[in-house]
Amino acid sequence: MPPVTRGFVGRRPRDRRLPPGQYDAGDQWPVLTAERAPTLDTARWTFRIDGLVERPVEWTWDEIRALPRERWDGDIHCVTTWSKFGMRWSGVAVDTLLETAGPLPEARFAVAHSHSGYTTNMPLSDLTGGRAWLAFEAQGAPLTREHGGPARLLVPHLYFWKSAKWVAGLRLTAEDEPGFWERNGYHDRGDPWSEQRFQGD
Ligand SMILES: Nc1nc2c(c(=O)[nH]1)N[C@H]1C(S)=C(S)[C@@H](COP(=O)(O)O)O[C@H]1N2
Ligand SMILES: [Mo]
Repeated sequence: MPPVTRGFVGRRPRDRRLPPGQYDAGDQWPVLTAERAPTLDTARWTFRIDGLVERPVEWTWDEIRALPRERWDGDIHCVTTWSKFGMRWSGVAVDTLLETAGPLPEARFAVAHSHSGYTTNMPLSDLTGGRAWLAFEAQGAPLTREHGGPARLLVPHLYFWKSAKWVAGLRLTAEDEPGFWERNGYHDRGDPWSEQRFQGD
């Protein structure tokens, strides 16, 4: 008999969509909320971009809904180890919103903040280049309140805690300012493929 590599036999190949240390949640879409889920009225809802920009901008619900919509289909990864494959999302590209505000050259980071007080930080470069959206819909339906509706941030190439639910705006900064989970030990950037779960990973 030819030698075989132990551990390679009788095991299904690992799904290549699954980052290290993650499992496939299948049909489940767990809800993870640290604060109390707010009820937001779209008649008074706003989204703003301020901080280090040429023009601070604030959109109403009607204004933001009139902007060109994009679709993104793909996988999301929560740091608590569930991943969900093949999701369908739609919303406005953060690139489109930033174009109006005009980031200043010294703007290198962003803090996303929610109507409920949640915050999360990331390099501005993770919000540009067609990789981040202000999402209104998931799986073909308006975002439910528990999943961040009426609108949440979607930054699917980073762990999902960066995708702030009930997002109220982005503040652009020169220095990195840790958000809620980042102050509580989570990694500053949170790349699932490098398993950047905690500070120091
Ligand atoms: N406002 C707010 N946004 C949040 C969170 C939160 O607690 N509050 N949790 C984050 C985490 S840890 C994850 S995994 C996802 C969960 O989104 P879901 O509840 O729609 O699955 O939202 C992220 N955005
Ligand atoms: Mo999470």
